[in-house]
Amino acid sequence: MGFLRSLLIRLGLVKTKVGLLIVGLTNSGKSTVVARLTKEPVADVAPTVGFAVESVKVDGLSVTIFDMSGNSRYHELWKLYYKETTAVMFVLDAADQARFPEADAVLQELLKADQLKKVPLLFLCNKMDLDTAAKPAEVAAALHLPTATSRGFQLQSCSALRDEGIKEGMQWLLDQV
Ligand SMILES: Nc1nc2c(ncn2[C@@H]2O[C@H](COP(=O)(O)OP(=O)(O)OP(=O)(O)O)[C@@H](O)[C@H]2O)c(=O)[nH]1
Ligand SMILES: [Mg+2]
Repeated sequence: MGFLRSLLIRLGLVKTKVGLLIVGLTNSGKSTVVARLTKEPVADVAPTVGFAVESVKVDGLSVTIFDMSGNSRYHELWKLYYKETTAVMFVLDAADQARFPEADAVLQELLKADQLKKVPLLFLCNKMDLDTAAKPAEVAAALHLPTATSRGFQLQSCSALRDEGIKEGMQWLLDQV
């Protein structure tokens, strides 16, 4: 975070509350990413039922995290949180190429949501520690990712398991809100 921004936060001149919505297919690693953000042990992570809410302070910002289940039966639930959402993370298992079409459909639906049109979106290309992980350029083509300039959009490669790339992605996202 830049000096000016931290100064503005301290002076109370910019928003200090962030609603972070984390979505993606089941098993993509969303809750493992959350565990990295909250510094909880990743070994305790289990499939999410419905959703989980976590709070964390990052650089003077109070971040409320909505960790949604990727199970399709809960996708309608995601929409209930759109109005509180000021930043979105979409997490992809880059090694699960068989599910790229499914992830594409879910992402395109998300991008269509009016309430999220002005909300920055960080796309986490997760599980890059695996040899079978697709390259970011392949992911961008398969999932029809928006270009960085078309909206507040950024692709970040990461491995939640190794805790690589998450801090960088989060930094970008929080700089946008
Ligand atoms: N190899 C590898 N495995 C990962 C990585 N991130 C998460 N996993 C594993 O992927 C599995 C699913 O992780 P979760 O964080 O529970 O996935 P989720 O997206 O929250 O899943 P749901 O809550 O069911 O929607 C777990 O076994 C994690 O250990 C990663 O970067 N690399
Ligand atoms: Mg989960």
